Amino acid sequence: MLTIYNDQHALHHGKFEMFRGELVPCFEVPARADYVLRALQERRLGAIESPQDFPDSAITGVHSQRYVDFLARAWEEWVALDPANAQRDAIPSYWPVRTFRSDVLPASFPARMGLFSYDAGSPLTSGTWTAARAGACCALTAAQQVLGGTRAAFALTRPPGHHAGMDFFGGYCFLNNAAIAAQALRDGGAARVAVLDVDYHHGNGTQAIFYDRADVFFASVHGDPHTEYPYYLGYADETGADAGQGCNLNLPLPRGTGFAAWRDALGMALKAIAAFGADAIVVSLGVDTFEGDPIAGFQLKSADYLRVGEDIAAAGLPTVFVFEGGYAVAEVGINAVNVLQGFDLKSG
Ligand code: 6XA
Ligand code: ZN
Repeated sequence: MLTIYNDQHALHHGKFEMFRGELVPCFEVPARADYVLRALQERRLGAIESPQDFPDSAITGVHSQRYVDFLARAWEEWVALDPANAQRDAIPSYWPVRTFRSDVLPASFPARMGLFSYDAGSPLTSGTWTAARAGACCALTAAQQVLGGTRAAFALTRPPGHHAGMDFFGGYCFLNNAAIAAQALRDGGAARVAVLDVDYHHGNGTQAIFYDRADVFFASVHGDPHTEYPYYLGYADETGADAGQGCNLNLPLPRGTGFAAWRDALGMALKAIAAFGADAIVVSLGVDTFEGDPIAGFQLKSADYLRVGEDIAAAGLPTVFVFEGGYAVAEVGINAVNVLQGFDLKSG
């Protein structure tokens, strides 16, 4: 498996996030990617290459220009509010919920930060934009390799992406790497693309980006949003809108679900992707489905991830893997690389 990796991910290093009423050290830390990189190297899974650079247009295919402009200048604006802010992460604390306006771009930076986000768990730091942009370039490079005939490629990126919408960040995500890769596959000639999201959390950003489109199918297996983050999207009755009707499949499962039931749901997602007639798959590869994950609730064991990779390989499609969640830091490498190794062994 070819991996695309860039060490600029470490420039995004939040100090604290709001979690159950208090500021706690961030779960989403640079060491996560370091563990995955080490596991890839130890198992000699394939070449590890640097990303190419891409123009902003590869990002604005799924994100609005005004959101990209906001992210690119956010840190500068945060520090301009108060030089002491250079030592503090930027965390939103106001949001325009129903009845407020979202068409007006307030001059106030904190107000704009709220306009472009939906939680207080995703600190913006001095290196967030550079890291997120480099991560998107990893996903784009992986997509380009797959378009060029490589069976599969893995974008080892952080911050993760699947919660980021067309114009908002949240859930540790700023740019939606999986959506950016899916759009690149479409633009590069794949007529129908599927995004398969196996992270514990529903990929609300990815779903929303493609919800009314018939050319990108979104399938997700995740913790039931009645009790699990992101709470406000990810229910089974969300099946797509307008031309995208029937192109969205949510398979929520209760907290505590073990591998047998989870694998059945994965099988249903893969069956739907085959029925859709996808030419390529983008996998949002979160491994916070692991039994030891500190912020999730499924019961997958490390060996199960080999089977996950085999099942995905059996779809027989060109595949871009994009790294998402997984916070049992010491096991994140083993688990993610087990998926990739299972895939490689099955696809020959
Ligand atoms: C709320 C939990 C964020 C979940 C992030 C994640 N602070 N998403 O792993 O896939
Ligand atoms: Zn997650």
